[in-house]
Amino acid sequence: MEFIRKIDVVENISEKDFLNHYFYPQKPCIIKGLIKNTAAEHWDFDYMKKELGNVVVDVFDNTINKTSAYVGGDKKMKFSEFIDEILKNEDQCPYRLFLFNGFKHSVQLQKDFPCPTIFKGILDNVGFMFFGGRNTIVRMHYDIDMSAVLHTHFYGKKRVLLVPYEYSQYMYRPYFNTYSIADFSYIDDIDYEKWPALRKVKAYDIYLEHGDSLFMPCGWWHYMIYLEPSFSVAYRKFPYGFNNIVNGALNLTTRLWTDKLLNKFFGKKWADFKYNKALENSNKLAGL
Ligand SMILES: O=C(O)CCC(=O)C(=O)O
Repeated sequence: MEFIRKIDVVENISEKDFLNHYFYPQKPCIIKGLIKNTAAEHWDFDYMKKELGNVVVDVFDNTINKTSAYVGGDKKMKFSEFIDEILKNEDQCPYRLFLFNGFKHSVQLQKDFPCPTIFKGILDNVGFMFFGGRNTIVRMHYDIDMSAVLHTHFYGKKRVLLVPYEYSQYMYRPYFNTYSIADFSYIDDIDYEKWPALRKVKAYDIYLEHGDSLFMPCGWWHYMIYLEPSFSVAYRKFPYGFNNIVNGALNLTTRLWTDKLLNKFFGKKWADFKYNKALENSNKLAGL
């Protein structure tokens, strides 16, 4: 895997320039300063607890293996308890909150940080939140609906590997799914003996800090590590381009449900089959 360490970093970009230079060409960038002079500039865990503390959330436990694209959480707890949990985990926190619709529970939070003008569109009311502790990992995947994402990070540091959709054939993706079976947990020491097709892939290696917004083009793969306890808000923009629209619609209406059905009827047999096929297909396409 070749790491690209240079990505455009922009500040004070107009909507027109963002659309012309990044959204229409589907080119990633980091945008600085979108939270400047908003209440979100001061967001921290205490404030989040004040706004969302009593909400019961569906927490993901990374120690449980997932073999489907779109899955729910593993255990329910109060948001305030979840935050205490991620703050007390010193080394590798397995708990995270994924696709949490925090704005539904706190109008104030959305007032603090409404969708930035540059990302306005029919989905601009939907802002999902993500939380993790130190070294919490989010497996390599792309978003099932193929929307474009503006991912703004808060409080601590996060590392992101961002892979263009065009490398999908080398990404060890199981049939009907949008995640990779490859192991990225040794991100700087990938096991190419086991995952040789990854040698063909180029990935942006990105570090986000409080207030940085990452523009992720439609269908781009992402793997994330929370280097410190922190959280993010992702606003979405309707998929751009015919292929992305069709692909997103097929994922949501057909592939997801076919996979769920096969999981239901064949369980581990189906999981093993699609795992082995993902391995075989990527290795073959890489000419190995
Ligand atoms: O930040 C995270 O925990 C995951 C974010 C993500 O996967 C997304 O924005 O699509």
